[in-house]
Amino acid sequence: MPWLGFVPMRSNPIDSTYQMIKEMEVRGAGRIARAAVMALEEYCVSSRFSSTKEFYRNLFAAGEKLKSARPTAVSLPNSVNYVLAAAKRNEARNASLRETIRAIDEACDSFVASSLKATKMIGNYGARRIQDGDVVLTHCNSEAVTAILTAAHEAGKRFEVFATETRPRFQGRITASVLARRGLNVSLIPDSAVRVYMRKVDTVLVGADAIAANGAVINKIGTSQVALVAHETRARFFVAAETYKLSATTMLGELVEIEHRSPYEVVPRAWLKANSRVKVKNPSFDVTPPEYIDLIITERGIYPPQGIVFLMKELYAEPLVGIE
Ligand code: RUB
Repeated sequence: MPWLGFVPMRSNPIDSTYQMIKEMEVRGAGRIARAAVMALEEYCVSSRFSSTKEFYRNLFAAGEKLKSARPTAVSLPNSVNYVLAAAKRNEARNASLRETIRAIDEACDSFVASSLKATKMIGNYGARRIQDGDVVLTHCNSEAVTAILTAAHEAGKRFEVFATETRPRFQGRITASVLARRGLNVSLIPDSAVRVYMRKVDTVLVGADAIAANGAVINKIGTSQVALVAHETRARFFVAAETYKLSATTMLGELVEIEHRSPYEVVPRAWLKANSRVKVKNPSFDVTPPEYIDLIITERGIYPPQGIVFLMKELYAEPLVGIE
């Protein structure tokens, strides 16, 4: 497997990866999906099992643990389920442990390779929608978004980017620093300055943690506010997302859970102690309704949000991922 900037620790890949995802040392929906898959691969090839039965029991428990690390990004259960499906196929045909581990190893490699390829394809498709002279605004840090902006820049297009800080975790600094290092013209702005700059903006480009069957997009907290302001000034609002961010269970009425994180991401411990009557809320994601979204750019093509359900049905018809 190629170097991906993330290697699960050899001693206990499941526990260490779970912890890294939970603590956001590994973050972003695509990265956490690949990290979980790589942890499962490492776990399968490096652990010793006394029986096939023990192997399956431990593997499924490991998968469940990884899925619970963060609740909102559907890429996480989708990636884990992709690997577990390979295990289940082998379990059903009574394959040997050796064969099963080989099949899982292949499934993990294939997931990671297709994830990286999908991001690149999104970059190429999305870059066609950036014009010379455009002003683009992005929120948080999304690999799919930076792939588009980088591809457009490499294609020789000249445009300006505004990256929001993205409080409370400041992922916008990552975006600004990555783009600046790649030679793009980027300005970092406070989240609260979005409406000031939106008048200049042609296109808003954001990533996604999950996409619901009605085309609503779940992404970093603040995304829906940005969409509202973009709607006011008639800026285009594009979402870039690999298809493993489609939440198939929303076709059956399930809602996407919004993660609420520690208040200490918002204020220091000492401040909260001194102001113990203050309640601090820290939702990590929000929902942007489809009517504020123009297009969703995937590796399978570009869709209006209202068309996403057809792609979902095509990809997750049999069996619905996440539903057993
Ligand atoms: C990250 C975030 C990103 C999406 C898409 O939130 O909201 O926009 O995950 O990212 P967090 P990518 O920092 O809390 O994980 O395109 O890289 O998958």
